[in-house]
Amino acid sequence: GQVFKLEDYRPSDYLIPETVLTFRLSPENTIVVARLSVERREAVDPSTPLVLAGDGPMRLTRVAVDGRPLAEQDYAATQESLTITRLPSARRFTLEIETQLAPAQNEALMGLYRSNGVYCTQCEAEGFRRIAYFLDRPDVLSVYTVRIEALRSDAPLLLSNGNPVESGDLPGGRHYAIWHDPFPKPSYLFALVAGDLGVIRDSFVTMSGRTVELGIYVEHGKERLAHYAMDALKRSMKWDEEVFGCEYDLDVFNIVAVSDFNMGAMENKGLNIFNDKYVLADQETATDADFANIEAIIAHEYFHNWTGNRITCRDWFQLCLKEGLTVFRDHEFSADQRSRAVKRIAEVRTLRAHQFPEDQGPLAHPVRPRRYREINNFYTATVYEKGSEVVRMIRTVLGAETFRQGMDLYFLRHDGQAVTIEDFLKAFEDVSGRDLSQFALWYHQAGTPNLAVSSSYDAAAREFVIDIEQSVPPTPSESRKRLMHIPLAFGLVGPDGKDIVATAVEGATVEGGVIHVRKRQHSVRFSGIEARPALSLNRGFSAPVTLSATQGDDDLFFLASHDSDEYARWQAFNTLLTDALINAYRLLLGGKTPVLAPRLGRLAGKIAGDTSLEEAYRALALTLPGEADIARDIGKNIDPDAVFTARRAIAVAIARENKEMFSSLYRDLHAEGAFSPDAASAGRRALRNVLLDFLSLLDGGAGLALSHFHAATNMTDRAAALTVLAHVHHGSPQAVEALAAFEKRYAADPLVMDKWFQIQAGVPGPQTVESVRALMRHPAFSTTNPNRLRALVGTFSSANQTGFHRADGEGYRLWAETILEVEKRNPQMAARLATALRSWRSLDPQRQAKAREALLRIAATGNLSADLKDIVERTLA
Ligand code: HT7
Ligand code: ZN
Repeated sequence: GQVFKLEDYRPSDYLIPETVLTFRLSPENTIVVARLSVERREAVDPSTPLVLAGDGPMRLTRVAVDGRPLAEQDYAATQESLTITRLPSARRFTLEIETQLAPAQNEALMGLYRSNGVYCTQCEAEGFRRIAYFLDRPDVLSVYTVRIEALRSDAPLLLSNGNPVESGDLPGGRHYAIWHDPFPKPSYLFALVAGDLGVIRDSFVTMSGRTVELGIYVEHGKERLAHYAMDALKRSMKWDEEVFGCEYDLDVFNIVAVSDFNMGAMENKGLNIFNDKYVLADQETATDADFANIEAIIAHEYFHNWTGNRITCRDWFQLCLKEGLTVFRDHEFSADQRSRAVKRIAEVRTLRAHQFPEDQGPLAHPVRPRRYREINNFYTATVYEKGSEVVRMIRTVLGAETFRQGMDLYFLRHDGQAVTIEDFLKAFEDVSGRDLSQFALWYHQAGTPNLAVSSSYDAAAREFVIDIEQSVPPTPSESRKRLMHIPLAFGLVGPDGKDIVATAVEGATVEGGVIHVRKRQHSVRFSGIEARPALSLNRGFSAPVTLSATQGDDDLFFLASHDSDEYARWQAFNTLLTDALINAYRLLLGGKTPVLAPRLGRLAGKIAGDTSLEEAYRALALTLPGEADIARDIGKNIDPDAVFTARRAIAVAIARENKEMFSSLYRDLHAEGAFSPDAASAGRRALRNVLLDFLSLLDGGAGLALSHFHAATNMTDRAAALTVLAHVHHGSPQAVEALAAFEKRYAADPLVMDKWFQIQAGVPGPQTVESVRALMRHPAFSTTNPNRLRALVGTFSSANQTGFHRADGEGYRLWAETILEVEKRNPQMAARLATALRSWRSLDPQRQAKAREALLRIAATGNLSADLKDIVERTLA
């Protein structure tokens, strides 16, 4: 396949300042007429052909220039392109292209397709070319006017981007609507929705006093499930005005929920399209995690209006320009709406679980890649999550005030443009007067940097020295790395638990509690330190690095109780837990029985009962590192079965040590009163459910979990109990009863049935391969719906360590078969599932051989899509 390279970027020879689209919708034969005002750039030779991109099964029926149909010899059309060789000598002309499509046959869910009878579109990254031949590249911005025609009975609702202009009846029971979007936009932000949907409406008055009409469109009968999303939208609009000065710019803002969608949602200008999983919620059907996700994704897509839409990407190499920045903005929004510390810890856990393995394996790439074969495969944790961390570091380096000035300058300078990461960084350089060239390596260089840190205290000289050495491991096609600028936040915690205010006398620039690591080695010396402090490192997770710190357990225990930085305090306890889990794993492999240090068990109890800490925080602290987290920290030659056994042994030991305390706290946390999805209530449920996890490991655990299940008045508690029953008491009468009750109750609700699939896909042990195979034949399952597929096969392959990595390779076989089936219809989904084996080289040799076999089987299949071929070949390289 073709490799696209950043250095090959060239501006387009032609521009399309205006686009007028007419859609005559019908499931099997939709007619699209695209009337494009084309402009040849100055200095471009008039003989230069105009090459428009196309894709997929689309039939070209007419091409006309300035109203005159072109003769056959004046253009050449293939599936991938339409090349027009005979053009007027004038720089501006009109090009009319008519194509025909069959949305009902489109199972790739890119371009124009049907979901549950609703016409909808997905154009990012390169889906618009499946609708019309076009200059489908993000630096070609056009003002769109869209006319939609359809049968009124089939599609009473006709939506597109921008503001509504006109609507009316047509003969034969058909009708039309015209939409106009005054903001020039790239084709990837185009959207159309037509169908029969219910709606909830509201409005928002912007900071300059304009009223914006808001609508959320959902399946009829589901309207009451959209109120939480509407509330999140209004809070997002207000927050973006207050925190970033960003005001909404159209008269309407619409969101449509559809049930077949490859990703979470899409930020089309004025018409966001959402996976219904991220819109619909009530206490009966959604967990607290679902509510938090809805809030975050509604905000994320809304925030794109400025970071992505008003200012967009010059090319797809710059994807992080909009995604990393918008994730940073949605993280900050959630931190302000909820608990900042809890949010930060959750973000770090996600980053470590998804981005670190990517950065440390064969699919590693820079936040701004320089090469790609298939752009769809670059919607990654690195571009999104590490991209967000890089923006956070810019704020850490410059300070909050200068950061905001930089954002203001970026908005002012680039509104209406398609720009690059260099443009973004330049705004911050200009407001701060700083040189960010070394910092920019965070965008250009792949791999997770490591900081090796040790410290020493000289009582006589009253000096404390921190020695730091940075290294960046080699990654594919980048064997030699340059030294990075790493902002390392730290604290020196005195014996009284208070931070020592200390200034470094030499070794590095230290400002506002941050050591600026720029060289390979730093020896940072602090003087006037009266007593040996405990060193608190990477406070707030100021940099996305790994640390190898030679810190003793005594210091970690001290920090886990006293660190004033809540993130670092959580980290200290988490490090102690991880060390205990890895130690248990090693003991098991050596034929010994794992043991838990009594003081660690007691500390777990102390944290559980510490009412000075938020309940959500205590719940996160008590959540043991997952099997994949432990495996990642072990690093190589992993035996997932031993990891599972070690983790279970430590969990049982913690539960035994704290049995009485956990039981009484569990009883005390019993919720009373009406349900609320707010952060404090969710935190209470989270803590109670973590306690249930531990207590269910003790005698009578299945009975306790079943009572929890039956007593539950919301989905969070019900799903938590079902998970415990299915995962810990697999096959017990209690588990069987609860699974059946859940299935009966929610059989008609696909999004809730996804939880049922997901929980069963995660059951540890070798038998789960067979149960997943059986569940794939369940009437509620389908490989054509991405949510179903992710819930069952996605969970099994990316979140079930013992099931998927079954030693005989049967898990990999099921995975490969499913991928090959799915890829015929939906290559993008298949490629996503295929990333589950990205860390295969960390496994033990027997599993590595089986994993390689499965990957080779896919690679050897004929006619693979570019999406899947790219992932599998890079994984094997
Ligand atoms: N910007 C959106 C990306 C997206 C997408 C990309 C490829 C294929 C399908 C897709 N659906 C949505 C989502 C976002 O980050 O906001
Ligand atoms: Zn986004």
